[in-house]
Order: sequence, then C-alpha cells, then structure tokens
Amino acid sequence: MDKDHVIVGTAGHIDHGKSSLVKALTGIDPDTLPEEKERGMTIELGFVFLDLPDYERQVVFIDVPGHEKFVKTMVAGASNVDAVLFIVAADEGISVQTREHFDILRLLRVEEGIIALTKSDLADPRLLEERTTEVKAFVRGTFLENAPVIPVSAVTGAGLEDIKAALRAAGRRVARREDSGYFRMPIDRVFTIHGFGTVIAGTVLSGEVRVGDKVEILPDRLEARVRGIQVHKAKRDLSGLGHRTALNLHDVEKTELRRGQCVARPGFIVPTSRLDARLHLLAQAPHELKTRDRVRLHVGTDEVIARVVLLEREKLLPGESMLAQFVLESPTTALFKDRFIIRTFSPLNTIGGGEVFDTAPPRHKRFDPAALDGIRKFEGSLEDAVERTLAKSAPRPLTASLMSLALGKSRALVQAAAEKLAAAGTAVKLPSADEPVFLPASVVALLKAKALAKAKDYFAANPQRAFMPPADLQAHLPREAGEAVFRRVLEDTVGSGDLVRVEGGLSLPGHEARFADRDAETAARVEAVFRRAGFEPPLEEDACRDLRLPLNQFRKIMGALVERGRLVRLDPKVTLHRDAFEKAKAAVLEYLRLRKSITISETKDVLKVSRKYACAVLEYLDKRQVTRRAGDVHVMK
Ligand SMILES: Nc1nc2c(ncn2[C@@H]2O[C@H](COP(=O)(O)OP(=O)(O)O)[C@@H](O)[C@H]2O)c(=O)[nH]1
Ligand SMILES: [Mg+2]
Repeated sequence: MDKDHVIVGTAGHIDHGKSSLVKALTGIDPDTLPEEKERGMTIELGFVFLDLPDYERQVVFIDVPGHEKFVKTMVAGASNVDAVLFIVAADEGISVQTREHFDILRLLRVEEGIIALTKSDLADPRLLEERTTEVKAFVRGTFLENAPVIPVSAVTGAGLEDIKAALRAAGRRVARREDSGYFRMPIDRVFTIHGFGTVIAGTVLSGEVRVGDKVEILPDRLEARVRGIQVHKAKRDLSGLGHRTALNLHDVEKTELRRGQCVARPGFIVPTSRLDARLHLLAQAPHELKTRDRVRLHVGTDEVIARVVLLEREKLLPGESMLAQFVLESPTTALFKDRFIIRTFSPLNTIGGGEVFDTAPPRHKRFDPAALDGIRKFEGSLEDAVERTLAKSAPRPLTASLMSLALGKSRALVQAAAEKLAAAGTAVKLPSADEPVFLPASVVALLKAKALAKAKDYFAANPQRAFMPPADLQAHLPREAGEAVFRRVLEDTVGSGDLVRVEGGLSLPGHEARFADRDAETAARVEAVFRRAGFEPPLEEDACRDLRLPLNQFRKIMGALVERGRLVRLDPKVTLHRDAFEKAKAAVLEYLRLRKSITISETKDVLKVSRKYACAVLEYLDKRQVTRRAGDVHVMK
C-alpha cells in the first residue's frame, strides 16, 4: 500500500498567491485549464502531489479557487481535507474570501493547518509583523490558534523550506480517519484520459476499492465496475482510506458522472432526500433564518437546494444553533456525522453549517419534545445513536451489520455499543439466523402487552376454544417484528405466567373452555358415557350410535372434548375419560416404581383390562415420553 496521504487544502482570498505557492513548493502549476492560464485565475480544483524525501506520509494539495463566484467549488475541495494551507497575502491582509473560506473550514471542522503570509517580498519587516499580529488575532480561539504564521514568497523562494517543515509537522499530527470498513468516495473530478477512458477522482473516506469491484454511483444508483485504479499517478490494484484515488470505470458514460456524486460499495448508502441535523448560523450571517427558507446545502462534494424546517424555535438568529430538518429538492448522499455548509442564493453568502444526524428521518412535528429528544440521541455517544436507530426501526429488529451501514460506523464499534445497551437492559438481544438482532426493551415490553391483550380478546370471543394456536397470536403482532422477536415475546409471557402452554397451543391461566349452550348438554352426555366406561371405553362409533347423535355433531363434540383434555384419545380405537387415563397412568407408574419394568400382560392384570386397552395405555405413555419400550418390557423414561 502507498504511504498514508495527508490531504492539504489551500484556502484564502483570490490573488493572494495560493496557486503560486503550490507551484513554488511542488514545481507543478495546479492551474492546468487553458482558461485558467489565460485569466490567471483558478477555476477548477487543482490536485498536486508534494514529494518530500524521507517523509513517511504523502502530502497532496487540493488547490481551490478564491473567487467569490467559485466558493461552491472551494467547499467541494475543502469537504474532506486533513489540513489547510491557509493563505493571507502580506500586502493586502485579511480580505472577504479569507473570512468566508475560514468560516467554511471551521464549519467543516478541519482541525489542522498552517498559515502562510504570502508575497512576503512585497512587505517590509514592520508590515510583516503587523500582518502576523493581525492574523493571529483573527484565528484566536479557533483550530488555527496555535498554527505557525510563516512569511513566504513564491517569487524569491524565501520561507519555502519553513512551509515544508511546518507541513511535515502538521501532517504528523493528523489523526488517521475512523474507518467504517465500507468503501465510500465522494467524486470531486470527472475527466477522460486518452487510452484510459472515463475517470473519477476523489479522496477515499472509508473502506477499500479493488480492480474488478462493483461499485454504485449515488444518488443516481448507477452500477459500474472498476477497470483500473491510480494512486499518485501510478497504477494500483487497490486503494483505501484517506488516499487520493482515481478510478477508471466500466459500464458508465462520462455524461452520467459529475462532481458531487459519491461512489460506494453497492448497497452501502441509501440516497437522502431529508435529513436531520444540528444547524449553526454564523454570527455574521446577514439575517435570521426561518422555516421554509431555501438554502444551498453543501455536503460531501455535492450541492443541493433544500428548505429548512426549524424544529426548536420559530427563528434561528445569527450566532445561534438549533436542530433542523432539511427537505432536499433533489437527493444526495450523506451519512451520520458528515459536516455540511449552507449558503444563501443572492447574494451568494456562506451563512452556516453543521453536522448531519439522521439521513432517513420521518417528517417531524415542529417543537415536538419527543421528536427532539430522539434527534438529540444522535448527538450523544455511539450508544445513544444505536439506541435511536433501534427505536426508529422498531418493531423491526436490527443486526449490528445493518446499523453499521445506517450509521456509517464500523460493525465492531456498533456491535459493542449494542451489546452495552443489551447489558444495561435498554435493548434486547435475540438470537437470529446469521447474526443476533437487537430491539429496544421498551418495544419488547409493548409487544408482550399487546400479545396478552390479543390472547384475552381471543378467549373472550371464543370461550369454547381450549387453546389459541401460536400462529394466530403471531398474526396479531407486526409482521416486521419477525420470528425471533415473536419467540422472545412468547417465552417471556409464558415465563411470567401470563400465558400458559397447553396441548395444541396457548391459553390463559385458569381458562376453561366452555361449550356453546346448545352443545353443553350433549357434551355432558358424551363425557358421561366415557367416564362410566372406565378403563374399557366403547369404540367412538358405538358411543355415537348408542347416544343417537348425528355423526357430525358427535365428531365435533368429541373433538372439543379431546382438545380441552376431558377425553384422551390413546389411539383411533381407544379413547379414555381423563379421570380414567390419570388413574391408569398412576397405576402403571406405581408398578414401575416398585418393579422397575412392566409388560403388557402385567398391565392387563394391574388395570384388569383386555390386551387391547393395556397396549393402548403403554404405547400412549411411550409416545408421551413418560415411559419407553425396552424389548418386551416398558420402563421409566
Ligand atoms: N510578488 C509576488 N507576487 C506573487 C507571489 N505569489 C503570487 N504572486 C502573484 O499574485 C498573483 C496571483 O497569484 P495566484 O497564485 O494566482 O493567486 P491565487 O488566486 O490565490 O491562486 C499572480 O499574478 C502572481 O504572480 C509572491 O510571492 N510575490
Ligand atoms: Mg489560484
């Protein structure tokens, strides 16, 4: 693998010498377009590698335009830099886009950088000192507070070595990005290389990409295949986290590609049309923000138009921050914790930015405390975010893998957070086919209450039924909850004694099935026949004939009596009354207790019945695993 890259973005007012400094440091002019050469001005992002011998990292510059018309391009360039080369011309000092670019860097949470006081050849030592003081005051209390301020001249070369030394030091301080493990790269350039085809380029934000991989281009959901990879102008089989990477793609046309799209592992990212976020309005924003105001939202390398819905108060005043929902006019790609910028239309001004929380939120009722509490969870620890993700998905339980996709965090981290919630009793962990699933404990409790209520309704409506089939109960719970959750709900309700397992299904404790009035008397007559018969009951058809009952009705009643355990059908020809069966069973068990085994003829003697009934009793006890057969005898199981 290549050395780790340190992506350094330039920033600062137009004509302050950004491109000239990059050229003086690297020997390469970042302005390559004919139009840029002609106008002497950066229009597109320029990417230039700085080769520092004996340096363990590879510095890559992203040179951005300074012109106010191209701030959009600057934001795309700055969206994922590791550090900034912040430029202030010594002769002019802090200017309009110096401020705007600085605001953008802060809103994007860039954390490292150095300050170059350019065109030092045009300033005398006194002015250089004044500018240094001015710049230091400007960055006080920000991420650049302790950054060195280095006078440099692209013309004389003075200070270039100091800049390089400062870049090395800053590069060492850049922390390696956290990796979700899933490939994701916002596209910042699309171009064609003669003989190589269509190429997209960007900085890999997570995961790895290999030649031959299938990738997805979002939000358009185009499928493509990686034909070739270049890192630092050399062919590679693989690129990954933090690297400037160019991909040559199969199966897509250049006309389908643009800056702002994101290339990712297929299925990793779902395009976003609405997102919840914390929005900060800059203190120097020209006016307050109201709900339904239209803004330009910059996220990743993309820009989309969005309406703001303010969720906490009516208005967002300059300098304040608030939870908000953005409703996008066209979809984009964003993930939990991504930073964004908002700009107004005319005049084009950067007015704020913030952090993305939920990329698939519901439409919220404004000022709703429950909704706000839910969103705030995304601001807390990863555990909080996992808890919220589970709550949003409920009653559908989630695996750690699914949550890791939704949150753009590594599976291991998400799994650990979910386990903690389970250990604390906030979530319930359930075994499932491939991977355990998680569900909020409160939702499991709710489903239990619902199951119990449904069972009560069922027996109130069907008092004649002895049991409720589990499938009927499951049909009353939300389908998304799925098998694992239902099993747990059942276990818990049975465990707590709220439901009981009976022959055939589930019942309520103390529930006795009742016959409908018209059947009650007949049922009592049928039952009486079998009770009187003791251990030697009649064949069912004989009982039916003796009672002079229509076959249909007799069968129905027999079924009901068996279902509720009044009669025990040992086999198709032998049906005992429950009392007789219990007596027979007790007698066999007592015999076994004394003699350890029992034969059919011993059973005949014990019960004083013929062989047919003795056989039926023993076989039934075997089947119910009370006893088992061992050769000619039956023994305790
Ligand atoms: N005297 C002097 N002029 C410079 C220096 N660096 C850049 N310039 C000039 O300033 C102008 C703008 O420079 P450029 O690098 O295009 O600025 P950018 O818009 O910030 O990229 C050009 O005419 C450069 O020749 C410097 O160190 N000394
Ligand atoms: Mg330039």
